[in-house]
Amino acid sequence: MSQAVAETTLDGANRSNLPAYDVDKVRADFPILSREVYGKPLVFLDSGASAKKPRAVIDAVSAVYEGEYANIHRGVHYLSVRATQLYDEAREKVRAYLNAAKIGEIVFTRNTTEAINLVASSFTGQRLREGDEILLTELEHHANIVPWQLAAGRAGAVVRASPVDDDGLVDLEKFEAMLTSRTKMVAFTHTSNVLGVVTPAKEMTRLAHEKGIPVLIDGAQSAVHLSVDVQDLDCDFFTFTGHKLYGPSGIGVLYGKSNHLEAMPPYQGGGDMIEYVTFEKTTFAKPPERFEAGTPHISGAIGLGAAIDYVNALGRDAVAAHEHGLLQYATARLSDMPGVRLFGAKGEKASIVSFLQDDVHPHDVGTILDQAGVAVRVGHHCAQPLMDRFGISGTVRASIGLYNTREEIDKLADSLHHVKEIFG
Ligand code: 7TS
Repeated sequence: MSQAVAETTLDGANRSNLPAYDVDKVRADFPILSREVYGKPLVFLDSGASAKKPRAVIDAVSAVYEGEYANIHRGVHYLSVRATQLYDEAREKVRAYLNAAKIGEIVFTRNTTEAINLVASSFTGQRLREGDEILLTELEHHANIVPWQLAAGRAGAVVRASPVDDDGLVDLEKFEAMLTSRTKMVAFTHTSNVLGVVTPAKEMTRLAHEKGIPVLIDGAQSAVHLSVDVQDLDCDFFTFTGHKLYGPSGIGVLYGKSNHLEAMPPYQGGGDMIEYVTFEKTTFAKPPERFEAGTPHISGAIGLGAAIDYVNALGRDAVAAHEHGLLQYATARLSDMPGVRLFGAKGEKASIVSFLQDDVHPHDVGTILDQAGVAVRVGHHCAQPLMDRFGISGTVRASIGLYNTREEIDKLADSLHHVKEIFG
């Protein structure tokens, strides 16, 4: 996180070195935010699940279908060449966004989930032997657990999880101690989708590399809120998902170091991933095409490119500072409320507050908030092992996007007072 973000204070006093952030203007870019639910203004605090889309993304997707659409990599005709060009431009935007060294290191997938499955199957799966281990952390989303279990199960290997403390922070000493000669892969989230906790990803990667172990970082949440530089992180693989980054759903990204991708067998077979096919034998295209079998989500990739342009135009540091100010404000407001128990409140965090209110079931809290127009996510957040770690079945999670406001945090807090009135 940049210095400017780290120094942002509750009253925004240190934001003077960043461009002005006009949240009302930003909100006007998102048509859906002006709709009402139950006759009340929508207070959308569930962007961690999927973010709303700005007009620029909606228009970019419409423009493809209205004026530029054809299948890519197939035709000599004008529109196929044009659609291919737009698709390739989107890949270049993703490359720049992650600061990857080469465009061939960017593979389009359906989402983070597919990107992790691809690596678990085509990279790790090829290397695993009986008794080997894959090391995760207790923070992981199911998308960064189950694919590894499937790969491990096929080879007779096991999945282990490095522990986190009561604040959800990774214990680096214990993590290092769990890196052994049996460990063949390390995979962990860059930002917890439950707690917002940011992991020391660069240091964890360094520790794994010291022992020659490759690393995948799940950036589904971090790519939205932090400035990610895959070369600086030095990770072997990095994954994220377009729909959380204000882009379309159904498009995701796998970054992989070119030496790994070059050596990996295909994940799926079909058109567009081959060099030459006979009934006896097929030779495969180079990465990234090798991993993009079949007609891809053409408009989705172009829409993701538009989302990246949109975020870059606002300024990633300015967005991060805005979100960080709101996160601090929300944390302060909720900490002041009797009966509210915050999870993962300490340490470096991005855009998520998770809590319980007295012993009210999270679903009841979520339903009452919903009636007030406040959308939050409740439950285990696809991270059941983390719930087990805290001895709870779920939390209430408010996740902040670049369009949220202080008034919306106030609305959340005021509505929680109402929960207290109802449940006593
Ligand atoms: N990893 C993390 C850290 C996530 O937060 C999510 C989605 C995924 C992986 C999977 O992403 P997908 O696009 O492949 O589905 N997280 C959430 C969430 O927190 N609420 O809904 C989806």
